[in-house]
Amino acid sequence: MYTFPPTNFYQEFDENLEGRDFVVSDLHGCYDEFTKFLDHLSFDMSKDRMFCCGDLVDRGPKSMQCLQLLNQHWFYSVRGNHEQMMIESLIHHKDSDFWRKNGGEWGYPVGKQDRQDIVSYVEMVEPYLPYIITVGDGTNRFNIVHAELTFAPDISDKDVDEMTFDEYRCDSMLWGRDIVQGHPAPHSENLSTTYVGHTPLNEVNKIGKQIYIDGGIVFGGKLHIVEHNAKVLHTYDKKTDSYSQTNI
Ligand SMILES: [Mn+2]
Repeated sequence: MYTFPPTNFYQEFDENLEGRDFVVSDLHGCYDEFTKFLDHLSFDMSKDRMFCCGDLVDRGPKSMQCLQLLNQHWFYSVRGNHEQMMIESLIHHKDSDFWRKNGGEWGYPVGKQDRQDIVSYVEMVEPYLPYIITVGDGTNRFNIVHAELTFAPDISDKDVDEMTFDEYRCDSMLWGRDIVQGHPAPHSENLSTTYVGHTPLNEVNKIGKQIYIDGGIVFGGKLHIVEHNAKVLHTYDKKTDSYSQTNI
């Protein structure tokens, strides 16, 4: 699929010295599960931050509410393949049928004004959906991309920092499943912990430096939230409607 260059490819954040930094995976419109989880975590909007691996939208019931989390000063997300399909469809008028078949029907409400409101909002938030987010420096640093970093055998933080937009790499970051399906992971001694989503797994899986945290909440599975500095994985299990936590 042709991928339009983003307004903002890479976004860098300083370490959070005041509060906690969390990473959540694919929300896919599961807004209610997410906001209940924030209560469970006693999330402090004045100093904690939430970073998302993308795929805020599609398939679940509240895509627009999840997308509007980008209005919050404590919430940041990379773009997932579902945001990319949304942007290509609503802004560039490209591959709309493909998106609609993959959960994008919500972007085509019957009312013309409703439709225009969605398009305007997507145009506004497109610059706030980078492909890569990096947070902090040194041993506390972490990276976030949606799917995988697959394209270099020895990829490092330096490569991530110097990367520029190119279609092949971006397809891998949005759609890639090579490593999680068994291809060799990069030799990545110089890569910080990198959180990814995109591929729903029964359990969180660490392969090399990449940690796969999509629990498939939209399919009735789990929603995982990592508390990065404490190295704690918080999990909400939809089947049992219960929370648990483990050290990672
Ligand atoms: Mn995805």
